[in-house]
Amino acid sequence: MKHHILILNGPNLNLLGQREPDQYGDISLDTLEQKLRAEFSDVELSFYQSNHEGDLVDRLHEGHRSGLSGIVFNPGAYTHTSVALRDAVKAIATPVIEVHLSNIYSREPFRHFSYLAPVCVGQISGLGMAGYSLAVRWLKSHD
Ligand code: CA2
Repeated sequence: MKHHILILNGPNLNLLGQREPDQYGDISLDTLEQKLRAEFSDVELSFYQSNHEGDLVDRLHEGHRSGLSGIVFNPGAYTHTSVALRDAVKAIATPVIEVHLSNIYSREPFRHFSYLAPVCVGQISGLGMAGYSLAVRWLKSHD
């Protein structure tokens, strides 16, 4: 069975590669997509980014309905604020891995708490773009 994995990115991550390279690296979201497609040619990968909380909730529901094997989710700042996204992840059977480019635990105290972490299968924080690749690799090998 071919795995189908969604790479879901939240608010402001469309700016990757344009601002704050010291914090988030100098690679754009388009380049990340190309790199992951090249690395995982055996996986059907979908990509979606939104700056809107409700759109992200809808995409999580849709992922479940369409029978995705997993979701790699960087919820951006909604990590630290969103009960709605936590409820959406909890409501779906699809495994979700939370990914952060930066190490949220070495930054401001308000970033140390994640509403989503307890309802995700795991969290990767601080490994930059490699975090997305590691998350896809894990989802591929766990049905
Ligand atoms: O480290 C991460 O991946 C974060 O999810 C990024 C969020 C931040 O609020 C989280 O605490 C940790 C911010 C995304 C902003 O992305 C930008 C990218 C380039 C330039 C400016 C913002």
